[in-house]
Amino acid sequence: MIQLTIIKITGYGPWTLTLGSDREHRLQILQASLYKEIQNLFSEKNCLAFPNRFDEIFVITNGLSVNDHVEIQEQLAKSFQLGLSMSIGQGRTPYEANLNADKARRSKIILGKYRNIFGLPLKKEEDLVQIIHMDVDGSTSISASKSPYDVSSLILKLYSNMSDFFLSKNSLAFFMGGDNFMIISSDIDKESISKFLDLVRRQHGVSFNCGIGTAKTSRDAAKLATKSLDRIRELRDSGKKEQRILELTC
Ligand SMILES: Nc1nc2c(ncn2[C@@H]2O[C@H](COP(=O)(O)OP(=O)(O)OP(=O)(O)O)[C@@H](O)[C@H]2O)c(=O)[nH]1
Ligand SMILES: [Mg+2]
Repeated sequence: MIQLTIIKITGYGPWTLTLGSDREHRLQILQASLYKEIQNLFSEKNCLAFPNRFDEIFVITNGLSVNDHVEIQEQLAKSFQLGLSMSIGQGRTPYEANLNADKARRSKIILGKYRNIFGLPLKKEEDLVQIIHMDVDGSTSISASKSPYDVSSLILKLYSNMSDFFLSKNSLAFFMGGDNFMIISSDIDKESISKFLDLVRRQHGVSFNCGIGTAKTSRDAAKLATKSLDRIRELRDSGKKEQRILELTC
């Protein structure tokens, strides 16, 4: 079971209009500060936040209670005057957890006494989170023959392919910066991942390395996924047999 919390700025659209037209720089500063603070507060509780949209952030919150959310909500209220809603969803897959979080917010199913935290009563199941850390093999040499914007355009195409492919497996892909992507998955087998790697190689001539991590919390799962990825690099650089996918479990 995956637990996902969607944090959204409430009444953001109408509020942005009150700032006049010289507002873009202020919105960018606000969004970047919000992401920083959310990553900071949730990582202290062993979770990892994913930059979904700049005004809406996903956090994988396995192991976190409603009270933990309330605590974070109160901290955020000290730093930001804007309202923030938190919608918590649980599901068998990350996609289902996202649907349930959204359903709770739309139907205004309030958790506890705080009216801006939505969700059904949380089930305490000790399930594991699986995160895949994907990284382009040799992006530095790709960048050497392309302009910076051509590289960005390629990264966007890869992200689009990845999102489509993994959404069909009920998994959620996020761009994490540079040539890095993370996918919150549920029991994806290595064969499916290999299919995706083949597709990208055929369509774009790009190879990905792929570290998989499984643990009780999202921060630990990401740590193991990155460790697996670093191990793939070590094997490659020591001249051993090429390996594109490696998995570590807590
Ligand atoms: N989000 C994130 N970004 C990273 C990480 N490691 C490196 N980066 C970024 O990714 C960029 C590319 O770095 P690398 O992937 O090491 O470069 P590369 O040439 O592709 O090398 P290999 O991946 O080893 O083949 C860096 O400039 C950083 O911006 C990471 O763990 N997470
Ligand atoms: Mg790379």
